[in-house]
Amino acid sequence: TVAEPTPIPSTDLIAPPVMPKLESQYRLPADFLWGLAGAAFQNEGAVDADGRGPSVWDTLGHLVDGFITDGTTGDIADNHYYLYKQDAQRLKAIGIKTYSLSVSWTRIFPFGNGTVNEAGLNHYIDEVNYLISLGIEPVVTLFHFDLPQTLQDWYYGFLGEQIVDDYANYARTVFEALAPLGVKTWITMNEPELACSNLYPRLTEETPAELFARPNLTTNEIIYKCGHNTLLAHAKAVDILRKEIEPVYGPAKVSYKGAWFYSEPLTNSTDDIRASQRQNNLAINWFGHPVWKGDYSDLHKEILGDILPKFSKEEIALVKSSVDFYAHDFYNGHYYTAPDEGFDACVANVSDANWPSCAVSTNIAPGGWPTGPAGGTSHNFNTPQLFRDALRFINATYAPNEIIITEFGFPVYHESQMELGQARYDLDRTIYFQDYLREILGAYNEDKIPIKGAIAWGTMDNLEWNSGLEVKFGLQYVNYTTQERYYKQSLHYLTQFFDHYIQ
Ligand code: LGS
Repeated sequence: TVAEPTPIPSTDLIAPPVMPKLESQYRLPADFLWGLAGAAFQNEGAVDADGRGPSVWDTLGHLVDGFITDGTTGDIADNHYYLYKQDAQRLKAIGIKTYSLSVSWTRIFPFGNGTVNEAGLNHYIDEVNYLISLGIEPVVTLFHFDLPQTLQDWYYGFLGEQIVDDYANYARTVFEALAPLGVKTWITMNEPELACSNLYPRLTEETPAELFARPNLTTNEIIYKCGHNTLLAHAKAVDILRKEIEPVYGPAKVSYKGAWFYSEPLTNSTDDIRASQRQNNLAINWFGHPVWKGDYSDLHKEILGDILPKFSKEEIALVKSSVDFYAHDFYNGHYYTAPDEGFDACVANVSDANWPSCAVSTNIAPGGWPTGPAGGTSHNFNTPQLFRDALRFINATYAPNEIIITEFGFPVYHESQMELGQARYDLDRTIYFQDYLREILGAYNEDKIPIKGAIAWGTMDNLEWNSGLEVKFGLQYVNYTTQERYYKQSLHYLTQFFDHYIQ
């Protein structure tokens, strides 16, 4: 049963960080949407509660050795399913305005489609009502990677056309339940570029065949078919929201959460600059061009040829303008360089089925930051200048009327091995938020970019998809023996920042 909230212990109060001096005349608008994010599979636990069915991530966690590297499963996670009241009280106590949660599809439809599981739906009705009663605005994501296992078994999930109707049916069910409570901001899909280009190929390439059936497709066919069906499913859900839900319950806004890495040329050479530009165009336009302009970009069509599925006229009309704002998850940028044979030679050669992007990620900043997690430091994740450049690039590409950063955050490796006293004074993460928030302030005030929200990942330490509990992004520390949470210094910084800059 759901635990009733208890008072927040005074031991949880740490000295907040000192506010650095920022440009004090700058401000953010009163309706700026800011807060913290989490996702169902990563924090709820309670995987068998109230009739929930299995998702592919339950299978991966339990049956595919090493897929989640440290062997953690989602069975318990943060136990948020039962502790959501306490968790909401903690957000309220520290002044958080928005909580971005995801709904677990298999709590609503244990087998992906068919009959609604009322107990599962009621859970989200209760949680959303509770958040709203505390004055916390919910942002609801419909699909955050946890695909019903049955839909994967029946038709390879997003590789099957049937997903479009099954997803739309699921979306309508959630809209009808939560829109009347006052949910105004919806996310259809979490990071579909990542789900299709990373998870989907891995589902068949890195699992035993008896668990995940093999579609007869090449890797690139898998990636772009998944993308295509995802775009159609997203667009159909948005159509339902606009035609059936908004006329009854009032205006809402909707987008998917884009995820692609912004590329900065490693050097000033013409080759590196062109390679990065091409990489950025390919990255932003795969999903962005269809939803803003109505079809795939010419560059995608040219490079991918028959691998890229085609939209019919009706589908183009459905997909076009199917977002109300640009939602972007930005963690860090990458440095790119042209391949050895040079940019032009590479472009001339892209008819290869394993087409090269004509840009190679080095992930080493000029000046030589360490290359990655192996070195035990995460400084190459703090790329505020590239964040600002990415905002400018998004703004210049589609001129959206609003940009909301739906996730940003900082991984700390081995934070799990730290004592509470050390982990909660998360200086590197605090510096990351200082740097990124300063860029948001600058983007809004100097560049006049309509950035209207920033949601930090994550609300607390949780299960990471690939690394389980080994890498932490939380702005609250979780003790996994007692399930106690503690505010980290970075969270104090975040709340102070917005207190100060929002008019
Ligand atoms: O937990 C995920 C966060 C954490 O970092 C969330 O569910 C996703 O939507 C999102 O992709 N997330 C994320 N992305 C950035 C990855 C940066 C690299 C971190 C390296 C960890 C091994």
